[in-house]
Amino acid sequence: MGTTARTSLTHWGAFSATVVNGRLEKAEPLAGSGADPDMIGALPALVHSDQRIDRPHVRRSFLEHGHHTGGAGRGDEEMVPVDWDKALDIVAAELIRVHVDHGPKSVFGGSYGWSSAGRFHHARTQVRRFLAAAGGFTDQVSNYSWGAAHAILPHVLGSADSVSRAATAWETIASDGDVVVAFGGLNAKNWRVTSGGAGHHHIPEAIAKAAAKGVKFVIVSPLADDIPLGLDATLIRPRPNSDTAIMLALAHEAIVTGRADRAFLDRYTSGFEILADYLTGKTDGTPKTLDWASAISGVEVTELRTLWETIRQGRVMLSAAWALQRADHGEQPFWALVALASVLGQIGLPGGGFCFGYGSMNAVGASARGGYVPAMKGIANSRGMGIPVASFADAFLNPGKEIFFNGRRVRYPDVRLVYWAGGNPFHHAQDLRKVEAAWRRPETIIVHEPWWTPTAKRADIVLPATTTLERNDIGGTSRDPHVFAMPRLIDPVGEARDDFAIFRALAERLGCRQTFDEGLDEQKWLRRLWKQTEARGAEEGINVPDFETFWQEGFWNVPLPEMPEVLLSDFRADPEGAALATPSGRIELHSDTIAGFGYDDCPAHPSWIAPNEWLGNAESDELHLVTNQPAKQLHSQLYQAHEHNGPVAVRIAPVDADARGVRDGDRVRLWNARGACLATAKIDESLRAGVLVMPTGAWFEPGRDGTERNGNPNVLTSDRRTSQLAQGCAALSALVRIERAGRSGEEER
Ligand SMILES: Nc1nc2c(c(=O)[nH]1)N[C@H]1C(S)=C(S)[C@@H](COP(=O)(O)OP(=O)(O)OC[C@H]3O[C@@H](n4cnc5c(=O)[nH]c(N)nc54)[C@H](O)[C@@H]3O)O[C@H]1N2
Ligand SMILES: Nc1nc2c(c(=O)[nH]1)N[C@H]1C(S)=C(S)[C@@H](COP(=O)(O)OP(=O)(O)OC[C@H]3O[C@@H](n4cnc5c(=O)[nH]c(N)nc54)[C@H](O)[C@@H]3O)O[C@H]1N2
Ligand SMILES: [Mo]
Repeated sequence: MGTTARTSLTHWGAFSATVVNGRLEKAEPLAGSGADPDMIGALPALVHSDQRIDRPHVRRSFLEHGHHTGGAGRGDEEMVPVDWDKALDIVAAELIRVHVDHGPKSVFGGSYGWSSAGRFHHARTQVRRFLAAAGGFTDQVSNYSWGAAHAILPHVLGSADSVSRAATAWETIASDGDVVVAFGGLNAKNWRVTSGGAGHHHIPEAIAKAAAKGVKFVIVSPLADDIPLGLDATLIRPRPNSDTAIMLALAHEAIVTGRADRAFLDRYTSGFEILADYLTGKTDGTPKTLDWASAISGVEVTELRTLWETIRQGRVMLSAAWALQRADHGEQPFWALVALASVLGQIGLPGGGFCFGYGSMNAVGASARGGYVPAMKGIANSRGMGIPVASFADAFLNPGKEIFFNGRRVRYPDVRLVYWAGGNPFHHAQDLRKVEAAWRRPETIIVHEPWWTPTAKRADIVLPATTTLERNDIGGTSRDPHVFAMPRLIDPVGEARDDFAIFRALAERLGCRQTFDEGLDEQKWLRRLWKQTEARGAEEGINVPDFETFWQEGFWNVPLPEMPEVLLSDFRADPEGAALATPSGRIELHSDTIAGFGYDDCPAHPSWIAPNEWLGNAESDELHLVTNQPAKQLHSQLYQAHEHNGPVAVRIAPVDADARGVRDGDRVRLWNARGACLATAKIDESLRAGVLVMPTGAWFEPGRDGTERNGNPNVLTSDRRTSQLAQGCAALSALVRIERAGRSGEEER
């Protein structure tokens, strides 16, 4: 006992921890790291929250009748505490039963969500390893963050690297750039977070440097908050989901004014002529002019002309936030951005070309050597299958239904058992009332969670997991030059166990322990992972400290690369030798492969297709709901560590508020045909009219009348996919109505 101080890591940054008599008393951002002090400071409240699950629990009727009881009572019935052996026996028996009676595909275990920054105890990694070792399962393929990009970019650029790991370094924008046009903006709140956690939050500094050098910024977003504080930027506020039209019109302008870089297009792209015929209207009779884009986007044509004048010369970086592709036809804005950058001809040059995600996550555009953060290897899921990540509710409701997915057909499995460890579907999934219905269908639902989240409350069997602070791990991201030791700082809270330990005990019962743990315990695994880091160092001639030294010092600073990264510079330097992995070896502005799929919702070149739900087809009292990431949380994480004196805030423009008699601070109700939730009105003078902005992050809590009480906007979002190509999450295409909350809403609280 006594006081100890050590460093560790979360997805929201590195911290120094003070532990007094076995309790985390204080957490502060690691000095100089730039991590957010509120998010880091909330760690003691989070870890020692009264929402922690102290013991394993089983739903009352499931305990009494087993899976025959049916799913209707989930979330309503009492959860009964049981001892660990009993809980593990039930889980093991259920896994065996479903495997024997229905086969591996009836076990659903994608477990989407972020859980911990530690790379060994990462719950989602562990559960997928375990279920594969146990004989196979239905996995979730791709992700919510950039599902549409993940599918379209390999057809265009040969890989999804430009969204998953590669980006032109900010320092080249400062040294060589003239203009940054950021579609979806550069929202500073998003730089608090990195997948895997980072030792440095560099973007505010990088932007300040670029601005000081005279780089001009244009922010294209309905929300003025998407301009970093203190940055002098031009704001263009289009209707949500209309960016593709603006990008295509700029490309058209380049063609008709003779600014298109024919030499670049000839040497590095294929299919430009087909795209050009579309842009000039030769194929459909509609030239994609600035006037055309103005009518679609609601942006004055003079503003679009000024934007064109701004980008027609100088070194121009075109960036798109990931949010743009989380919408109906979300493949199109990313493809259109690559097309516009191709027409301008600066791809592969420092400070120019295109980039995805500068405004989406910390460490995008940082300079770092990849490959030093060790990753756990997966176990082949050869008897299982995968479905698109966002399709799980649809799959639970429609076993046997066939969907198209990037040129393949996928037949939904008959899901009988759900295993979720490290995610919160009752936070993240769209159309939560549909998810509620889908959640009643499986026979058995098992959840590992440290806290009583809405998902944990709706399980049959809940196993309490430790948090990062209660176990040893290694964390970091390849986009940041640090690797962190994450030492066990406190004992497990209550009877919580590590996800790894839980799966080990289950693997023992199922007879697959050796396949799952390879005979190694936590310490041996961490040392094995560190050997991977050492091997990477040996390849590159970089001196890596030994494990003991690394652990003692708390983190290791990976030496910076000699040259800052420039996306696709290799390809630019040598288009034959470093050909892209597309059929043509070039950037595809028209794709024969996609043409071959014949999808009406994803044509063979970047195209404007009106969204299913947007201001272009709204009734006069409907508004477009943008649901962005929460400022001081990581998704649903940290919600329980903050005080809430009312439901989450929704931003509304003054004219829309006035029309409805809504005042700042009013309790409001948002609704559409899918559902309803409460929120607290926040009048935002600079928000585009017709748009509401409400962050995700609230814990789902439906009231007796079905209205969600905490402000979880996913009761309003649609479960439609981006297209048959990506089957991605399209949460950002949703129309809603809003009014002051009636008395019934208030009485219930
Ligand atoms: N409307 C709308 N919806 C969206 C989005 C949007 O933009 N708009 N964005 C989407 C995106 S990009 C994402 S990434 C998702 C986020 O998806 P979510 O699933 O909501 O993400 P988290 O809240 O990070 O979920 C992680 C869960 O793991 C738990 N956990 C933490 N540590 C551990 C551990 O060690 N073990 C176990 N077993 N559990 C642990 C946490 O308590 C939490 O419940 O939301 C998506 N949903
Ligand atoms: N603080 C914090 N940071 C996070 C996260 C978090 O939970 N908390 N989550 C992380 C994760 S998992 C992810 S995937 C990324 C997500 O990164 P993004 O998806 O890029 O982030 P969002 O905040 O959802 O959206 C960014 C901005 O896009 C704008 N926008 C939305 N729709 C449109 C549109 O149609 N056109 C234009 N021009 N603009 C639009 C919105 O105004 C919004 O503020 O964020 C990461 N960063
Ligand atoms: Mo994400």
